[in-house]
Amino acid sequence: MTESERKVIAHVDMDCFYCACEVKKNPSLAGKPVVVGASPYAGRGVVSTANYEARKYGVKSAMPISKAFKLLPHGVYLRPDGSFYKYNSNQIMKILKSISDQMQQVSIDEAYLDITSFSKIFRNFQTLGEYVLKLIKKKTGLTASIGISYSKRVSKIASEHNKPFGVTVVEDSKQFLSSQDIGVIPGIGKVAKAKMNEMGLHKIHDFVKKGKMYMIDKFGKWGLKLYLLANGEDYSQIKFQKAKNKSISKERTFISDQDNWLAIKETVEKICSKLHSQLNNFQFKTVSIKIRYNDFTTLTRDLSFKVASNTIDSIRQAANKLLEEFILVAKPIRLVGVKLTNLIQVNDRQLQLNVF
Ligand code: TTP
Ligand code: MG
Repeated sequence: MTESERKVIAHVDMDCFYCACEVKKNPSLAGKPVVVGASPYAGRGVVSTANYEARKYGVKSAMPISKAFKLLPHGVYLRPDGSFYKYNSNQIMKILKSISDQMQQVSIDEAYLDITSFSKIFRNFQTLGEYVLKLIKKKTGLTASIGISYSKRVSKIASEHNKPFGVTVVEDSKQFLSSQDIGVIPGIGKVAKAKMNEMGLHKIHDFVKKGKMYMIDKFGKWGLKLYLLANGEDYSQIKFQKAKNKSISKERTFISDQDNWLAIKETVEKICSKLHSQLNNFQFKTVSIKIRYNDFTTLTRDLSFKVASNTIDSIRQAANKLLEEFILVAKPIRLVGVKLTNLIQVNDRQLQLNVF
């Protein structure tokens, strides 16, 4: 692969994500050791994550909660609030998509971004990394770390390198990896690491020293991957999220059949807001409405725009206009739904440089 063909990939990972969300929700927790996971009184269950103050006591993800409680009896123990974490995650992913629509989300708090084209916009990738972290912090109040290199695996290792709120740009993957412990490689867990240590493999450079044939002989295809990675020859590329959802929709069945138009309109409004929050970097051309009466007769109507839109007002106005037709029908309604179709992905948006 030539220099010009190489992609530049960023890996963004939020810092102690669940705990950071909890501190955002309740700022009086700032500076205190916080552990999110099972109840310490339940006798079973594990730690989901711990913040840096709690990690100082040895508490970490997947540890039995009873062990965490022994290490840190004075910590703040909280049960996970999944919907709040998801809400923040959606916001973060939306910000990342606004930077590059060539993006792959890999978990609730991490994503890869292809940032190759930004070499022309920013002085260097360090500046771009700082920009991304500041943008996330400004818009969500949460901190992330970022690794930037020519491969997904190296960027993932790099994003861990300088946590929290750290930027790590890797120009020379082989050199960056060489002195690092083999345990930093995703996929080398406790058991594999112990086995490799017994074989004299401690640092990533040891994969290079042992040689390609040795690595293939001992670990098969995975060994070859590890050998190539250690030599800085990993070009794992990101799987872009395509516009796979050609439509987004939401429906709501009333608890009891409804004939109060104010209540029906209010429900439609709520559905419109929800759909708008899920649009991310898509625009729509068509808004449809679905009405199911108490006798299960179902009718749909739609309205298309000449120019694609992404505003909440255009969803609301179209939905209200479509609803008018049904107001005169004197039959109670069982279900209402709204759908946005003809979705178009918006290209990289103009970056706002005002966070500097
Ligand atoms: P991670 O990114 O692995 O951890 P983290 O964000 O808490 O900390 P770091 O700063 O080191 O990145 O995981 C993201 C979230 O996923 C984490 O906040 C809680 C959840 N999680 C679990 O529920 N169980 C687990 O074993 C791990 C590793 C994470
Ligand atoms: Mg994280």
